[in-house]
Amino acid sequence: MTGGLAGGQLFFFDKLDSTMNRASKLADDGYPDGTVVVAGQQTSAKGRLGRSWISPPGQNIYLSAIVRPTLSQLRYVNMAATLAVCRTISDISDLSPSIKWPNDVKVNGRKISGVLIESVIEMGMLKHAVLGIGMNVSLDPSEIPEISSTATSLSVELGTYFDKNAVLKILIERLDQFYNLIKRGCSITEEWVCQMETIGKTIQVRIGDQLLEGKARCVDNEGNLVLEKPDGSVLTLIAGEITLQS
Ligand code: BT5
Repeated sequence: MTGGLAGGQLFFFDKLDSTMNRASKLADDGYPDGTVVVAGQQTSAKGRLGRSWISPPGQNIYLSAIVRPTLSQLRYVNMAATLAVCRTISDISDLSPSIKWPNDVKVNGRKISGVLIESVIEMGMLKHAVLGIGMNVSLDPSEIPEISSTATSLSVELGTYFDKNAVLKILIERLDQFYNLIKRGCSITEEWVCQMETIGKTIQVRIGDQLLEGKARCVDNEGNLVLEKPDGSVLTLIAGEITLQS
């Protein structure tokens, strides 16, 4: 079936352990850039750094796409994905989504979507990467104690039902649009920063067993966060390795 990024193949499954695992297998089997895997439910869905993504059956989006950018374009894939989620939400509602550096999309201070990128690099070359997006369409976080005070969904925010396939179609279109921009070498960093809530805030960062506090000064062109510590010194935080404390 076509319908993935730029008309690539789109695979639907009722239930998977993780769309990341299935997309990764398809990538190993040679499926091309833009192949998309979607599941109705995930039993072992992954977040970053060993965390998990709660993926009950029903009206939520669990998507992974095979992407084959160059190694230097890879750092912009997370920007493309978070921006695509924000634009999708703006396209279908008057909500004001914002990005919490580096990979969360929030609405009214609660997480509605998260992005995960797994890449396989061999001998300095990117073999492939898998881009994962979880987006809460009709999730009811009040039923899930772990995320009841931190998560939200389109239905909770707007009080209406959404057809997840209609939302998925727009999300894939937006993803395709931003992904093509980065593949053409266009910078989307400025647009990403405009959508970000983190800049200017005092934030806490955990690095190993160290907890650091500082002011999020700006994001550099590669998407790294520049943190100003209380003594005035500056630290560059690399996206993908760090989580900001809530
Ligand atoms: C992420 O990790 O936010 C990346 C999530 C990526 C999920 C997608 S779903 C499709 C694809 N297949 C997969 O197996 N994964 C990807 P991180 O920044 O580590 O955030 C994880 C944290 O978000 C958890 O520790 C919870 O606090 C919170 N969380 C978990 N499930 C959530 C949900 N459904 N809605 C909102 N927050 C959630």
